[in-house]
Amino acid sequence: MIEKVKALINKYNKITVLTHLNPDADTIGTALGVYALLKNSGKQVEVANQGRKLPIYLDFLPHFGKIKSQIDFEDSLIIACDAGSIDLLGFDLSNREILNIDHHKSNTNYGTVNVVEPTFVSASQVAYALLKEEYVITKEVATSFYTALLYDTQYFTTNNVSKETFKVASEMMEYGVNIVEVVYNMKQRRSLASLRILSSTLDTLDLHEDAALVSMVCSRKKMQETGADILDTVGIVDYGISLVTAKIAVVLIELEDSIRVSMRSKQADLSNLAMIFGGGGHKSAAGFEIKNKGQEEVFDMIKKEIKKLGLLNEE
Ligand SMILES: [Mn+2]
Repeated sequence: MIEKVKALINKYNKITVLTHLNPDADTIGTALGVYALLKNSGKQVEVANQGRKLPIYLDFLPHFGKIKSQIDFEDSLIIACDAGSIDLLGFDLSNREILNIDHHKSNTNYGTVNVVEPTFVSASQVAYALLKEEYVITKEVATSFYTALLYDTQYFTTNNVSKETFKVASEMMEYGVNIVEVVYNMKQRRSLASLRILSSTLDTLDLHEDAALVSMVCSRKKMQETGADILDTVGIVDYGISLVTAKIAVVLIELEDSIRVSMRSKQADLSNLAMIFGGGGHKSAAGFEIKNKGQEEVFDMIKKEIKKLGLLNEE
């Protein structure tokens, strides 16, 4: 563990582990792993998420029920997990020291100490590499870290997966992770609303630029009809990019007072595109949220930028 990180953690008895808004399995898994590991080391630890709702399918993770919606510790060290910018944490963190653990290329290095590894497949891989020498990795910790890694690599299918990824996964198995149980919990416990909204969103699939650009709209009306919330829409965009001709896929999700845009690519770098609109992400998976505009207008803006950046020309 780098000396600066060790010194920062040792300065504090109380630690607040934070996850990002619209939480996914990487931020939650990384945070719960860090939570368990520091708690076992004798620290007072809390874990929190500011925001809408937690993905309930992650309720099999150890300590999932401990995730609060507010910060109770006043003078704690903040450990941010998988959050590319401080806004994504959703809390007022002025005058706080922050350990920023992440793997987003777009990370703004907002921490007191920043451990950001863009070549790592998940924030949990960053946390694991950082903390394994100094702390005990229990089965609980490894289960959370492994789940995060499995999710962010889409079950070892993303193009950043390497020998190292499998090495980390096999180390997790040695700590006792039940990989069958994890994958069952991740893949076979979907809500009915998420299947219904998937179906109605796929119906809107539209093709542009010789079918290299795929768009879908997840309307407010359909979300209300199906009872789906934003978390039920996670993963729909991956169906768009699965089309043989697709180079970029975009899903526009109509929320109460904004449009949430989720994008995928095969080759093109989307992280810069997302940053133009105030968002962020990775090369092949990025997104942003935009207020006071309709979905058609938002899509036109995206299309214009995609052309300007020549993103459909990249092979
Ligand atoms: Mn991540």
